[in-house]
Order: sequence, then C-alpha cells, then structure tokens
Amino acid sequence: MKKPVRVAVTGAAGSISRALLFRIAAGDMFGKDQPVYLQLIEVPQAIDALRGIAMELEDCAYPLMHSISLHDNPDSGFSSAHYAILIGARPRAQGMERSDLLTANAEIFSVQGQAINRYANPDVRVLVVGNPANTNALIACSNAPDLSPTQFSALTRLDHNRAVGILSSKKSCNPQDIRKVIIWGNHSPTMYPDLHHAMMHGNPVMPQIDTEWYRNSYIPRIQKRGAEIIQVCGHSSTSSAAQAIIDHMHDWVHGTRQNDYVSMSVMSDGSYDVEKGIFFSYPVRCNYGRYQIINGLTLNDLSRDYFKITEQELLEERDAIRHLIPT
Ligand code: NAX
Repeated sequence: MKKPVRVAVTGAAGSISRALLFRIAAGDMFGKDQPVYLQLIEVPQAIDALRGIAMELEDCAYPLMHSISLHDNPDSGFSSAHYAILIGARPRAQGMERSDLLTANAEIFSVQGQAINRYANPDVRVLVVGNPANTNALIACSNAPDLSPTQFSALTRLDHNRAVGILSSKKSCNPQDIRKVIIWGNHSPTMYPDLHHAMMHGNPVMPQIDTEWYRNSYIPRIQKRGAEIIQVCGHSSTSSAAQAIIDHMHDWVHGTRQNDYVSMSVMSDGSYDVEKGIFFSYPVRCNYGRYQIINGLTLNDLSRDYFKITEQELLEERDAIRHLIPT
C-alpha cells in the first residue's frame, strides 16, 4: 500500500465540499490505490457542521480513508499538506461592491497563502476554487514566496467541462469524442470558450457547427452557465463543480490524456502576449505533476477581441487588490 497523501480542503462544510470529500475518500481524485489523509478547514462557526460530515465520512468506511482531522485555523490545517484545495470564500453580500468582495477575499487568501508557505509540504500543489478564483490564486501565490508560482492554479475546468458537455449534446456525440476545447482568461462571464482548435471524432469542430450558433448562442451560454444554474436550481453548481475539481487535480497529478489538452488558470508567463504575473486560463498539458502551456496556436481577430476583454478584467481585479500583494 502507498503512503497516504495529505489533502487540505478549505470551506469543507460548504456545498461543493459535501459533494467532493466523499469522492476524494473513494479514490476518484488520486487513484484507487492511494490512501488519503483529509485535513478539513472551516471557520469556527462551521466546525459543528463539519463534525457531522467527518462522522459520515467515517461511517462510509472507505478503504482508502486513512484519517481525518478538523481545523479552524489554516496553520494547522495546511500542515504538511501535499495538496491544498481552497474552496472557502466570502460570498457577495447585498450592497457589497465588487471591489469590497475582492478585498474581503484577498484578506482570506493572503492569510492562507502565508500558512501554506510556512506549513505545507514544500512540493504542495494548490488549487483555488473560491471566487474570484483567478485573483484569489494570485493573492495566495504572492503570499507564498518560498514556493514556485507553478505550484498554484485556479479552477476553470468547470467551464471547460461545460463547453465540452454542451457541444456534445448539440452534436449528439459522446464527450469523449471531443478534444482540444479551450477556455481562455478569467473564470467570469468574460471567459472565452474557443472551439477553433477543437476536434470531434478526429476532425476539426468549426466546419461541423454553425458559426452564428457558435458566436451568438454557444459562447454566451458557456460564459453565463453559472448564472443559468443558479436561476434554474436556486443555488450555484455543486456536483459539477466537484467533478471539475476531481478532473483538474487528477490530470495535474496523473497527466493529461493523449492527444488532448485541458484548461487551467495558471500564472501567465507572457504566452500569447498576456501580461505576465496574472492567473489566466490557458490550454495546458500535464505530465509528471507539472503543467505546460500549449504554445503556438493561432488566434483569429474574434479570439483576439475576446482575449483583450478578459485580460483587461483580470488586470483591473489585480489593481483592486494590489496593496495586498507583497513586493
Ligand atoms: P458555500 O457557501 O456552500 O460554502 C463555502 C464554505 O466556505 C462555508 O462553509 C464557509 O463557512 C467556508 N469558509 C468561508 N471562509 C472561510 C475561510 N476563511 N476558511 C475556511 N472556510 C471558509 O459555497 P460553495 O457553493 O461551496 O462555493 C464555494 C466557492 O466556490 C464560492 O466562492 C463559489 O463562488 C466558488 N465556485 C467557483 C467555481 C469555479 O469554477 N472556480 C465554480 C463553483 C463555485 O461557484
């Protein structure tokens, strides 16, 4: 049996975590031969609810579930963690300006970044889910000076999976048959779902779809899918978010499937002329626990226009919390 890996999860009593934790314990994220030690982190007011979740996890008697610990502070919560999944975030309250939301979350993620820097395993991999995810990842990463920015990422896999799922429904094919879909930019309604490099049954997608449908129906639908879910279900995505987190971490650790790439928000190295240092969703391939941005794809005028909008939004978000980024 392998040695257990330590997985720290914040917001562990929240809706997404309720769908996620049982699947991590069942081996869906790291493999059916990898025991896990869950380090669950919550705010003090939610510790009682978290205790109930821990009891249910125990009652499942998962063979891979090595042990569980509960934490109301990030220092002990991230101790020796190999993986840190940052889901807990401050939701937008009524009357709150976007800049207030950015600042409130920046404070949470700067404290967590410092704790990860000090107490996590030096080779830790960090996934930021809590919104605004890209900018929260920037804050956490900037507060962890001893770690490499390549150890941090933010979740745009849900948008990627939505882009695959909705296209496969439209074309009545299996999602498996669709490859090389890309989400560029921010996890927000400015994201750009790009099908210009996508393949279906081994052939380019664009000649197989109506351009009018792509531009006026498909792109806005993916961009606003989160809001559509809230409108229909009365709450934001939970099971699909958990699935996306599983897929993101699984591929980061175990590698991307052959002849495909996936979307991950990672620190820009200037690829595709995006400003360096912001977390931007790129097409990547993962191998041996590392990601590599896919370079050399051509962008047409439509793509360039979308790029500018989403990059601009990320630059504005960065400027709003700049005072919390250590120099
Ligand atoms: P919930 O409100 O159900 O749960 C959030 C949990 O986080 C709560 O239990 C709360 O007590 C806890 N929490 C708050 N601050 C904390 C802190 N400082 N330390 C530890 N725990 C803390 O939200 P849920 O539906 O689970 O969504 C969580 C976050 O994911 C939200 O910010 C949401 O916007 C974001 N999402 C991001 C997605 C992405 O693709 N990047 C998609 C799904 C989701 O919308």
